Amino acid sequence: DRAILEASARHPIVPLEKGKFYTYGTAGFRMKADLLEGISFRVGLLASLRSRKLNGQAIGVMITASHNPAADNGVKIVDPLGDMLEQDWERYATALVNAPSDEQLVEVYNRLTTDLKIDLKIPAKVVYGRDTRPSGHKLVTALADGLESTKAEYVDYKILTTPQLHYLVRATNSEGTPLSYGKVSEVGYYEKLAEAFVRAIRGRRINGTLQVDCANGVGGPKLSEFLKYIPKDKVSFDVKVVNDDVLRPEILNLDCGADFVKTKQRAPPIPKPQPGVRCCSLDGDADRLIYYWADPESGFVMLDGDRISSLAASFIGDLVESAGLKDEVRIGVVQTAYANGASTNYITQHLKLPVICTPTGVKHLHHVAQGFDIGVYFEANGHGTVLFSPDALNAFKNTEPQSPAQKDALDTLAALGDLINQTVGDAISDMLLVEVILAHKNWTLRDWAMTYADLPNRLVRVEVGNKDLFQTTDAERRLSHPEGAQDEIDQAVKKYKDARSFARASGTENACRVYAEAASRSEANELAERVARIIE
Ligand code: NG1
Ligand code: ZN
Repeated sequence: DRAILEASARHPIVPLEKGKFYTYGTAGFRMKADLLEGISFRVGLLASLRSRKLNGQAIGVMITASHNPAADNGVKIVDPLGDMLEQDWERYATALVNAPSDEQLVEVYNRLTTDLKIDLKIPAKVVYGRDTRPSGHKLVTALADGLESTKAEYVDYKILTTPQLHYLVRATNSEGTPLSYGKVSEVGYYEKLAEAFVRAIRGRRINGTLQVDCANGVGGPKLSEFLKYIPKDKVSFDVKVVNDDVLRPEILNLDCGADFVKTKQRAPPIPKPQPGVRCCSLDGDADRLIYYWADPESGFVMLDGDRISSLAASFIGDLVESAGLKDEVRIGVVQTAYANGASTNYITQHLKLPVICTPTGVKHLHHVAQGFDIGVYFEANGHGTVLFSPDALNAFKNTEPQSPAQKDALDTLAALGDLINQTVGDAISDMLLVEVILAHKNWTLRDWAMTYADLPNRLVRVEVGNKDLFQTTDAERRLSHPEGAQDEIDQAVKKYKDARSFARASGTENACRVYAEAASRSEANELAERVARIIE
């Protein structure tokens, strides 16, 4: 207790206005970096408890604010398999962080220890990393103090992408077991991806240059490092890395990156877009991915998370069929209400695959995707991955092929199992997946975009007095409260062709979001405005 008290005094929590609390949200604790030092310390205490509760398995902590401005930062906990912190524990995180004094912090810590029956004699292990934000340095110092005051063993992996940290957590916990996820090092991550990439490409040609905008974040140096691991004699992959300046923190995510491209629906102004070049953007911590190109005729064409999802589902579906596993391996796609309706139609009607809609936040999608043998999940913003069950992976490895085509499909599926990050959405791994698929199909981005036409859509942010009044049902697609609001939205939607609209409270901002789609751009805009007025 003394150790925690003394250390906590060095990392005070900044008190909020009366009645306000820090909350562990979809992205962990995320806010202006100068509020986070005490929080980071206290997250260290929780990570120790969590590790001890899980018998000393390694827990991860990632310090990042992803696509948010450079002055922000965030602290997020990663569970032993590399997935997000179990939902029940979000409450405990919130309780520790909101303890008003050092003494009360110790009380909450002791109470959690007793209530959760945690044996403090079990050794605790925590591994952590941070993105390129300058504030990260101070936050990991506070975190390490929290870990030391609770006598946890820890490894500081320094600067990493978020998915790399998730990889390291899973690799640490599976080391030396039959389910080993890979070598426990950053190099191990690169080696695993490069090896799987070569196997998945199977000698096919990657056409032209890929220009990768790295949001001036951690993805830049990490992608450049990864590229060194691709054997040039086996795959010729011409990548031009741009917006990879991490020495000027103020330009992080500034007019570039996946979030900019998706929300502004245009290419980053720098470097000047070259017509026809295949481009993609990562976000500030390299877990989101958006593809696009500047078209001399149609202007800008974007391929977002829904497109990556349908591309992956289509390719993997074909492979499973060629592998003769159609009846054994159940494939499903998981989306949120923000998925473009045209993508949902394409997946259900053309690919004939089931689609499940979940509330916003990848933890929900991830969980539902685990219910399939192959679960494809992406948010429209480009965050997602494909999960393979142990049964599916065994089937790829152990099925006796009856023809060269069947063998080829089985080998490609097995390679994808290693190429695709199984812990969390990973922009670098997802980018390699897209490149593999385009090479196999010999497709350009235009061919990919031709598979279906997106419905015009509009997303607006609406300032409301109290966003908590807006409660939803049906995976956030309908409002249950305030009463009557949903009826009004239904009436508005009826006035437009192929229209859909919903409103929900943001989980990351103090506002509501309204989404609308319809047959034409003007109708989508009009509907969004109408619904915005209803909830204002
Ligand atoms: P909120 O603020 O709850 O809409 C946003 C994104 C989510 C997700 C989270 C976490 C939209 C419409 N919403 O959630 O997709 O990524 O942030 O970062 O893009
Ligand atoms: Zn991110």
